[in-house]
Parts: sequence; structure tokens; C-alpha cells
Amino acid sequence: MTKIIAADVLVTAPGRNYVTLKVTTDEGVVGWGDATLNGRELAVAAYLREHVCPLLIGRDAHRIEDLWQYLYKGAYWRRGPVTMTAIAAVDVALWDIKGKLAGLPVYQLLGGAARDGVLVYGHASGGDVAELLDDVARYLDRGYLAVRAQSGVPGLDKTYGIPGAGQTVYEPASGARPHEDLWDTAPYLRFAPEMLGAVRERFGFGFHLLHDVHHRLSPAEAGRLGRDLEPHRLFWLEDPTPAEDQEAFRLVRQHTTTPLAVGEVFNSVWDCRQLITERLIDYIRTSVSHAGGITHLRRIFALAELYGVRTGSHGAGDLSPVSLSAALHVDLSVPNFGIQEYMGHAEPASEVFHTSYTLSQGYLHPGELPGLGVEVDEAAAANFPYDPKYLPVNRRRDGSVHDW
Ligand code: KDG
Ligand code: MG
Repeated sequence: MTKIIAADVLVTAPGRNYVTLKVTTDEGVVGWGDATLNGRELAVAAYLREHVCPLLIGRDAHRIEDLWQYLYKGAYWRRGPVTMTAIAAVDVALWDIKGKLAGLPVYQLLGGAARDGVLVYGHASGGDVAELLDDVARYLDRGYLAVRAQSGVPGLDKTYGIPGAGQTVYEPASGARPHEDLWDTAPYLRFAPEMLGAVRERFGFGFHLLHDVHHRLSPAEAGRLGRDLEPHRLFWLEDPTPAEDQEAFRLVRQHTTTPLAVGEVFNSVWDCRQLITERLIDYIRTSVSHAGGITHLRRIFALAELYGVRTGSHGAGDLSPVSLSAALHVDLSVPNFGIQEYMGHAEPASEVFHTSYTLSQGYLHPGELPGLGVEVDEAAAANFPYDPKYLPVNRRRDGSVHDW
């Protein structure tokens, strides 16, 4: 038995807010888990500190599945982003410990490498099409084989996916309330095919092109957009409609052959069961940190494999380097891997998170260090206190709230 003797929560903001769980064992081995839930960080920190950490003390760190079941079923209340992010942090920290004790990188414990590297897509963006094209060129020059393209929409001041000059995060400045953006579907629907067409026209078809709608369309609108984009041969169209309405994807599917990717807001296999078993999507985008850790993510991916759905884990910058490392170990080992999002982390994140993954020719590799291959510098973390921030809210021209 390897006894857990401490479980501590670190809240730090090196470039953006991150919540990290540190689990310490009686042998002095430490495991790290990411508990960041963008804009709701302190809810997960409190859930862990008040309700989960005390339950971990004295338990066997090796019994990952048992602890997962204990925290999930034992709470009685099921699922939800706060609970599942907290459970994920514990789960990932325990896999880290198991790998360190075994002297093996986590992917070896998951069955070993099923591929040599993890195909990633980068985030190209611009305030307008000209800026976007310059950014796509930068990614292709750096050897990326897959690029997500987002551009400002004419007539709209701000749009999701455009970080703004000199920034690498999508959220606006700190504050007690979210910033409010204007949203108008009609100009976006006219503009998106033109924008993605311009990317293909300039750079051709020799790389994978992706686009994120970020849940903003109705099923009929999404079907039309998917059809309009068919000539541009997208790798995927992401979150075309609000993800929680699984039925809606039937309608989208009936109208387009553009591949669909969904799942960054899901927390469990139950959230995506219909999408997978009815083959309504092509890629499942659940993440290690928001969908119950490595243990539960593997279950979702195994279900997806049965139905020909491939993986495409969420990997925005608000998932910490601990999450990205964990995702890479899963990506390397599952048979139905598709692609991994790789947005990178705004500095000074690297002062706090010391990582060992490497990027080469468009592929990431988690490295060969025992465990996850990421360590957290607690002294450095203490230099970056929590900084309240929210994702923006969208309002239509008439003032009503729209999906962001
Ligand atoms: O916190 C929310 C972000 O992670 C999300 O808006 C990013 O949609 C996103 C993506 O595809 O990375
Ligand atoms: Mg997205």
C-alpha cells in the first residue's frame, strides 16, 4: 500500500488562472492533477478542499479505479463540471504517482504507444482575413500539419477565438463581471465560408483545416454552414450547435457531410452517449480534466471506438500543462485517436509548470519521464495570485443573451 498523506490545492495565475491538486504519498512521491474550470476556478478549489481532500488521506494511492468510484458514486450527486473536474484532478494525480512508482511514463501503463506521435492542431486567428492568412502561414512554416482558423467577423466588434493584439488568451481583462460581446448570426454565416475559402485558396489542401463555431448556431443554420463549407474539405466543424442538445445533431448530420466534432463542455460518457452510439459526430472532444480524468476519458474513448468515432481532446490554454501532459499519454495509447488541440500556454506559465513534452513536425510527444512528465514549482506559483476573470457573454442586437 502506498498511503496518501496529504492533498493540497494550489490556485495560481501565471498568465491565467490555474487550479492544481498536489497529492503526496508516505514514500514522498508527489502526483499532480489539473482542477481548472475556466471562470469557476474557486468552486472546484473549494469542492476539493472541503469535500474531497480530507477523504483521500490514509487511502491507497494505487487504487485508482476504486477511488474514482468512491468519489463519483459516494457523493450521491452525479456528474457536472465542478464534481467531474475535481474527480479528474485526483485521478490524474494518482496516475502520475503510479507512473512514478513504476518508473514508467503513464502511456506505458495504458498499454503503450499505439503511434509514434500525437498529431496536433494550432490556433490561427486574425482580426480580419488578411491577418488570419498571415497567422496560418506562421503555423505552416513551423511545421504544423493541422490548423484551426478563426477570424473577426465584419460588423462584430469581438468574436470568439481572436485573442487580440499581443495576447494569447481569449478572455478579456480581469474584473468582477464578464465582458459582453455583440453577436449576430447572419453576418457570421455569410462570412465563414468566404474566410475558410480564402485559407484554402491561398494555402491549398495539403494540411488539415478546422473551424470552431462555439455552439452559436441552430441545427438548420449549422446544416447550411456545413454544406457551404463542403468544398473546403474541413477536418472538422466544431460545436456547430449547443452541445447539450444531442438530438439536434441528427438534423445537422442530415444536411452535411462536413465532419462534426463536439464535447469540450461534456463531463461524462452520459453526456455524449447518443452522439456516439447514433454516429451523429465524427470526433469526441471531451478532455481529461473536465470529463473525470484518464480513467473516465478512456471509457468514453472506448465507447467511441465501437462506433467509429475518433478522439479530438480539448486542449485550450485554460487546461493547464498538467492536463495537456495527461491528454498526450492517453492520445498516444488509444486506438481511435484523431487529433489533439494544442493552443499552448501564455507566459509565464512555464515558470510554474515544468513540462517534458516536445513538438516536432506537427506532432507532440509526452516524453519518457516516469509519470506524466510535468512538475509544478510551488514557490514560483506563489508569485502569481488568483486573478478573477470570466469568459465573455454574448448578446444579440436586441439585447437578449446568446451562446458565447
Ligand atoms: O474555457 C473555454 C475555452 O476552453 C473554450 O472557449 C476554448 O472552444 C475552445 C476550444 O476549442 O479550444
Ligand atoms: Mg471549442
